[in-house]
Amino acid sequence: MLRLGGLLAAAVAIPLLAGACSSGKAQPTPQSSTVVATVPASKVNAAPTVAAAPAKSDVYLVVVTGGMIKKKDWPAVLPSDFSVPANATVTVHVLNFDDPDDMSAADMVQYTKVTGTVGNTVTVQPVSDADPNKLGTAQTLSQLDPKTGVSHTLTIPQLGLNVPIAPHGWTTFTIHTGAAGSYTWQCMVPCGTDPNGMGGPMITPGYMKGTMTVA
Ligand SMILES: [Cu+2]
Repeated sequence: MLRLGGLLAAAVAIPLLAGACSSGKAQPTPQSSTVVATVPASKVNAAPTVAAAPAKSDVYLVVVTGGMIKKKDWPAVLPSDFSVPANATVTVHVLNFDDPDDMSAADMVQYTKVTGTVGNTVTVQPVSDADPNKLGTAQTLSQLDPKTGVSHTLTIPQLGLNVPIAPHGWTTFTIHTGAAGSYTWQCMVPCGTDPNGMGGPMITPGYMKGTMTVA
């Protein structure tokens, strides 16, 4: 009986797969009614898995230098717009390829301190320039070195969140999200173009500012 059940399940699965293939091929053509009819079916199948998953998730961000994207002095966080689930525990992993900036000035040093994350800490793990797959020793810190330890920040004043991002390495932190909403994040390190490093990428969404959507 069990074997028969398996065979039946296999027999049912084949037409479903065939349907998925034909809908994929149909997408470039204007025959959208076929596509619309098949997409909801796959979403219905996936729904129980999504609902059963624990309210935990991970977000991965990469900070590139202007040189890496052929736009001198325009570092960028990729993706600059990202989404996290509401009322969840979210761990954000940031891989940064950029150098540090001096953040020891009296009005800047506040942004070297971690606030708004679980434990008000970040974990920093250096990446070797000579061998980028080689990770250094991980350290959990509540503040990064103002002179040489901060490259950028991920700052959302509305949420009391300030995360200094270490140069050449992974910076990882965990947040508890609340209700749904849309929040602008901003880098507070004067890493841009004039005036005073606060222009260009600092004021342009897609580079040193963006949107965190809680949904
Ligand atoms: Cu920056």
